[in-house]
Amino acid sequence: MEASATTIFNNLALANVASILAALVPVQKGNVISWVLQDALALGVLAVNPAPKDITSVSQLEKLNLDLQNRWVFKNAYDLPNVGNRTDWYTDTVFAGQQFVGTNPTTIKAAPQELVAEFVGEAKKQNLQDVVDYLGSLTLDSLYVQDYRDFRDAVGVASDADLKDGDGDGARFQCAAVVLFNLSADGVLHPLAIVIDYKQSVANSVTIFNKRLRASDSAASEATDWPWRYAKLCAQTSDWARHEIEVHLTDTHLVEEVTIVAALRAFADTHPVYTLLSPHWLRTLSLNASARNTLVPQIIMRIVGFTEDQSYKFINYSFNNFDWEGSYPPNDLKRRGFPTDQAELDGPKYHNYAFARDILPMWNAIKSFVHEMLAISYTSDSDVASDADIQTWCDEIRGDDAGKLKSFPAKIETLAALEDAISFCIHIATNQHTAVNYLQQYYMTFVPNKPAALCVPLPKTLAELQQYKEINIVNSYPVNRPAEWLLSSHVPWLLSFRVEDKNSLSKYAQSLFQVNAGKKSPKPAEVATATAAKNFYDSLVAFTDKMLQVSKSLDDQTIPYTVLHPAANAVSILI
Ligand SMILES: *[C@@H]1O[C@H](CO)[C@@H](O)[C@H](O)[C@H]1NC(C)=O
Ligand SMILES: *[C@@H]1O[C@H](CO)[C@@H](O)[C@H](O)[C@H]1NC(C)=O
Ligand SMILES: *[C@@H]1O[C@H](CO)[C@@H](O)[C@H](O)[C@H]1NC(C)=O
Ligand SMILES: CC(=O)N[C@H]1CO[C@H](CO)[C@@H](O)[C@@H]1O
Ligand SMILES: [Fe+2]
Repeated sequence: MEASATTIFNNLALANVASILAALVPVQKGNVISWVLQDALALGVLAVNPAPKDITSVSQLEKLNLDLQNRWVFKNAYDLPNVGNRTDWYTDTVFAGQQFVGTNPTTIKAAPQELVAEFVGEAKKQNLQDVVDYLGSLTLDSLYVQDYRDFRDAVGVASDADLKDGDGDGARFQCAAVVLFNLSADGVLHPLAIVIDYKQSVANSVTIFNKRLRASDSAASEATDWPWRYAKLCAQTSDWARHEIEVHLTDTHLVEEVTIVAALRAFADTHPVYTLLSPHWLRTLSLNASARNTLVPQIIMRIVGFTEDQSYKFINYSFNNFDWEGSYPPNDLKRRGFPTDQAELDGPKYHNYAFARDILPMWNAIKSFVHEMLAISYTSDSDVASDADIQTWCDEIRGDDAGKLKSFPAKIETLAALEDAISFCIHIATNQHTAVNYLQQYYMTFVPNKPAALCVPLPKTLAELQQYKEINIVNSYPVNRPAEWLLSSHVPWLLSFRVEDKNSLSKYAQSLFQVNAGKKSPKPAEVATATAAKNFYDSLVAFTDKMLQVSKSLDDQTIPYTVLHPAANAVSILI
C-alpha cells in the first residue's frame, strides 16, 4: 500500500512545487522531497514560472494569468482555465457563487438571530437607515452566513489579538471574517455585509455594508468599490484557512485516516466491513505520510497567516470538534439550515446550491449499495451487535491512545447504524474529498481570488477601510514574495490532478460487478455482490444525468458544476 510521493502527486507538478520549496527551504537530507528536489533543480523549472513583481494594479495580475495560459510551453499550473479567465471574477455574483459551488461549498449556514441583531445594531451605529430598514424587512430564513469567528479560539489566542505569522516585511496576516448573505426566494445569494476580522463583537470590529444592498442594484460601480472588494478578499482569505486546514485536511484526510488505521487493527481482511471499506483506502495512508512530512510543514505553514503552533492547534481544534453523525449529509444540511428534501432543494430557492443537490443523491446511492452488501453477511441487528470486531473498530476510532475521534458512535448495534457509519467512511473518501479537492485548481491557481494570507496588516477602523484603493489590495497579495506566490498558485494545481480512470468510483462499481458476475459456479455471496454492484453502477449512471441537469439549471452558466461526475469522482483520498 505504500506509495512514494512521486506516484501520488503528478511527477512534473511535484517537481515544480519542490523547486519552489528549494528556493526557500534548506534541503532536508533523507526527506522524501530531497531527492525530488535534485531532479527539479536540474530541470530548472523554477526559472520558467514567473511570479509577479513591480505590480501596481489588479489588471496586471489578470493579464499575467492569461499570458501564462497562452505560453507555448511550461504552462504548468496554467494549462487549464481558472477563475481569472472570468472578467467578473471579483464580483458579488462570483463571490457568492463560491459558497455554493466553489472549493468550499460546505460551511455556509443559516444566520443565528443574535448575529443578525449585531449587524442591525452596527448599521444603526453607522447611520445606515436604508440598511436597517432593509435588514428589518428580511426574515431569518433568507439570511445565511459564512462565520469564521471561531478562529481565535481555534488557534488559542486572545479574542482581540491580531492573527499573524512573523514580523516586519515578511509577516503574513489572517483574519476571522463574517459574511452575511441573503438568499432570495428565487435563489439569488447576495452578500449584504462583511466583518473583515471579528474581534469580540461586530461593534468592536470593522464592518462594511454592501453599497449594492440588493442583488438587482446596478453593478456599474462594483469594479472600483475597493473597500468592499477588500472586505471580500478578507472573507476569501478566511475561507482559505477554513477550507484547507479544516474542511479538506482534517475533515477528510485525517478523519478518514483514523477510520482506516482502526479498521486495519480491528478487522481481518476477510471481514465484510474490511472488504467494503478497503477499496476506498487506496494510497490514503501513504498520502498522510506525505501530507505530514511535506505538505503541512513545508507548504501550508509557509503561506498561511498563522504561526506553526497555531496551525497545528487549528488542526487539533477541527479534529476535536468534528461531529461524525452530525456530518452525515442530511444531518449536515439540516444543521446548516438547508432542506433535506430533494424536491425542495431542487426548487427555486436552493436551485443554485449544486453541491447540496448533488450530495444527497450520491449519499443515497452509497447507502443503498452498502445496505445490499451488508445484507450478504448480516441478517439482523443482533448479528451486528454480537460482532466483536465492530466494537473493536469503534474503540480503536475513539480511544485515547488510538484514534481519539470522540464523536464516532461508542457502540454500533444495529444494521442501520452500521450502514450509516460505513456509508460515511466511503462518502468522506469519495464525494466529500472530491468536492473540496478538485476545484482548487480552478479557484485558487489565480491567487488574487483566494490568497492564503494577507501581506499587510488589516485596517483598524472603518474610516481607514473606506479610504482603501486598488493599491491596498495589490499590496495585500504576495506580489513581491515569489516563493509564497508560486506555492499559493502551484499547490492547488498539484492537488487537483484528476484521478486516472481506473481509480474512479464508476470503475470500482464496474470491476466489482465484473469480478463477481464472471464466475462459472458462483457462490450466493458472489451473486449478491454482483447484483449490488450492478445496482450501484446503475445509480451512478442515473446520478450522472441528475448532476448534468443540476448544472444546467444554475443561474451562472460560465462553468459547469460536474466535480462529482462518477467517472472522475475518486474511489479514495488519492491526493
Ligand atoms: C482563458 O484565457 C486564456 C487567455 O486569454 C485563453 O487562451 C483560454 O482559451 C481561456 N480559456 C477559456 C476556457 O476561456
Ligand atoms: C432577499 O431575500 C428576500 C426573501 O426572498 C427577498 O424578498 C429579497 O428580494 C432578497 N434580496 C436580495 C438582495 O436578493
Ligand atoms: C494536539 O492534541 C494532542 C492530543 O490530542 C496534543 O498531544 C498536542 O500537543 C496538541 N497540539 C497542539 C499544537 O495543541
Ligand atoms: C503510512 C503512514 O505513515 N501511515 C500513518 C498514518 O497515520 C497513522 C496515525 O494516525 C499512523 O498510525 C500510520 O502509520
Ligand atoms: Fe486532498
